[in-house]
Amino acid sequence: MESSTIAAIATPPGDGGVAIIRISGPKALRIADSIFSRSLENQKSHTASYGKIISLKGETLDEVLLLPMRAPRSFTGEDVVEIHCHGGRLITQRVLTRVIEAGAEPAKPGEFSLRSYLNGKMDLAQAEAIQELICAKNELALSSAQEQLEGALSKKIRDFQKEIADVTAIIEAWVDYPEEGLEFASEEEILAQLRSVQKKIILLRDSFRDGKILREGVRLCLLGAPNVGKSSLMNALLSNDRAIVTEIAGTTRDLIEETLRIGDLHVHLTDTAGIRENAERIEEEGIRRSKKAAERADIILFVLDATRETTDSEKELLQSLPKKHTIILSNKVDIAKKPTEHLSVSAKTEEGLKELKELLHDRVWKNGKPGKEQIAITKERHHFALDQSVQLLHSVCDGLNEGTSPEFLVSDLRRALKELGTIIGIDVTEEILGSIFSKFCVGK
Ligand SMILES: Nc1nc2c(ncn2[C@@H]2O[C@H](COP(=O)(O)OP(=O)(O)OP(=O)(O)O)[C@@H](O)[C@H]2O)c(=O)[nH]1
Ligand SMILES: [Mg+2]
Repeated sequence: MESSTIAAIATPPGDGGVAIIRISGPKALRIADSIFSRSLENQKSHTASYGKIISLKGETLDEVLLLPMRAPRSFTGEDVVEIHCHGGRLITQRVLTRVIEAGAEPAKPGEFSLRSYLNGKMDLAQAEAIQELICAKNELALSSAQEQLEGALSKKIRDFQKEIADVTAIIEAWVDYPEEGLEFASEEEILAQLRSVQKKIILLRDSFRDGKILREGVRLCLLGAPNVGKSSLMNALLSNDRAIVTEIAGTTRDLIEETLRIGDLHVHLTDTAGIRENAERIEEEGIRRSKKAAERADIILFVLDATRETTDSEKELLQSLPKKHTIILSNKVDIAKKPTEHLSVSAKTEEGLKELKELLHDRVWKNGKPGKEQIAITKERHHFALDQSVQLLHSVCDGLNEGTSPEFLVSDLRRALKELGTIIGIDVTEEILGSIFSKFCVGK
């Protein structure tokens, strides 16, 4: 069955100098040729040709550059033509409409990447990396996506598979040749090998958290009693008078959310209503939201007032917060009389903010910032598959210790191999493929 020819705008919507419309499929060249003022027949692949897109009535729609890329040397592995037309929503849409008039079908989200994968241009992890690459919000996210695109993750998975397959082969030999099988390797050797690969898979699995932070950023929440200077700290961190600050306790009523960069961290910062007893109705609702925001946060910045003693209700509130995810700040050190036992800051003079930023950075990258060589996985799907294979290896190790019959061990090992395979796209069902690629935008 000949596949269809698809088309979509590949550049983001909005006004720009140039926009690109991508056509892919067996009829790509014929379609482009039929709407272009010049013949593409003798044009060399991967060279641009200047001309006009002509409407059905013979009018000029736009002046464009046409770039044909003949199969298989293209992104999708099919014949591809890119039309570089003028940017701007209307003109771009018109050219696309003309392309569809001439016989192309509108591409579904992610369809170009799906074809690239189906035509063996890249494996599944690489196709997913494209999405990551485009959405990357910071240098780290970008470099991790680039690594994945270049196939570093896929290579790691294949290395794991190879190690497990080696062990599987040996255990299969035990099944087939119960007499001599043990000569290939002892149980201890097998166990050691399995533990070693399992350890490596666990490391990769646990990089998911880092990956999530790379991709989505970290959620910080300012929490504390009224008037301690939460909103002032938000403003100081943003270098912007975003939140209203007054000397009246209970100024902030609603959540205020902003994003900022701290070093190479993408941070979502939330300022909240000060928490106290006996608040009136609006404030009461604000406080409820403060607590919700604290639950969602990756890190809570609990703010105290350095000019006064910590109250019982502050202590109580602090008790209820997850210690591991809380940083205590003593604000207003510029006017404090006594030294504090916590990180001292001043929203007013910005004293201590540099230290706070450093501390945040250290907290987030507890085990060191993921380096180039440590590939962080960023997909729930990858995390799940790695976790499954870890569990299966675990049960194989237990089985070996307990003398489980080798047939069962082999079956678990094969399942572990299969789970790993789903990451690079071996043994993935149509349904999974559909859900992966549908998350892409049209034009990718
Ligand atoms: N001297 C000094 N004053 C500060 C500092 N931070 C805040 N203030 C003052 O403390 C008062 C309260 O500050 P806000 O930022 O509104 O406090 P808040 O914690 O947001 O208060 P609520 O919104 O009511 O919960 C204001 O008068 C600020 O000017 C600081 O570092 N030094
Ligand atoms: Mg406030």
